[in-house]
Amino acid sequence: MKEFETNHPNTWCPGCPNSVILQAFKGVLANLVKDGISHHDLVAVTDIGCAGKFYDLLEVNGFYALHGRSLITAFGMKMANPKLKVVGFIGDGGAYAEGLNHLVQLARLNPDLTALVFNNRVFALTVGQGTPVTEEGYRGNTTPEGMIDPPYNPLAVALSAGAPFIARTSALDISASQKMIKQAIQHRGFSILEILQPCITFRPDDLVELRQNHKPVSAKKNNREEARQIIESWNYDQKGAIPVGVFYQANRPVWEERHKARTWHRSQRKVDMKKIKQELL
Ligand SMILES: Cc1ncc(C[n+]2csc(CCOP(=O)(O)OP(=O)(O)O)c2C)c(N)n1
Repeated sequence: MKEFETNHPNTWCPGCPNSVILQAFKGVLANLVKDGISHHDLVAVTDIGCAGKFYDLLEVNGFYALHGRSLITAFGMKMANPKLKVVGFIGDGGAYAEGLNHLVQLARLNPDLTALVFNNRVFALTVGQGTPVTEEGYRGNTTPEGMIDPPYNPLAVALSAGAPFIARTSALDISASQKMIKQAIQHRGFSILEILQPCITFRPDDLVELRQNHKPVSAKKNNREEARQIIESWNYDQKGAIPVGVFYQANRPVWEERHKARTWHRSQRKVDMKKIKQELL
């Protein structure tokens, strides 16, 4: 795991579950390397926000994208070099607000990459505004009298759009999270893993709620109707059981296979790094 450490200071709030997920993720990477995947081919593309900071703390190739644009950037990388294992790190604001169209299109197109959606039900880095998955009544600095509009269910949207792997875990259950991160990465196709996490600064009560209410469910993996029922049993606003687990897993032809006749994205460019560096300098 040491191979994946950086010297960058950790600027998450003390006690943020992101730090635990970081360790779990490094464990998964170490396992993938043990399984024969080259460290060089593991790529992290991160969004902007607290979830984006994973890139600072991971010694892997990668890219810091714009807010809401990390997943489509990940797709670009995958197009250019299909052998990479690309993982996107993105908050609920980035994935379900600014970047929703990309999430839907990737579910439809099904490239072989993974989206880890860190859902704390706020725009955390910009200090706690409500997102489209924040419940009615939430008081943040842009909604001092409480959120008026209802949330929507992005996992139901992803299922409708064709995503072949949809799962949710609680960041407080580290061993389940680690297992599901690995499963999501190993799934061939577009995999979405929503990592529910309490924002200990702006939504500290979620710590207790998530601990008490997360409910592991097991679904018949490729049954869309069952998946839909489980996914819609919690619409991000009501109190009570929050299902976690792999809700849906099916095989669909991936983008790379459907487009294999096209070779442009596989052309091996001979890049003269020395020349590029000189030009930049
Ligand atoms: C296009 C764009 N809109 C807004 C911002 C400002 N911004 C930076 S971080 C952030 C909040 C990120 O929230 P989320 O994606 O939920 O991630 P979190 O910080 O909660 O992990 C926002 C709104 C931005 N950088 N770019």
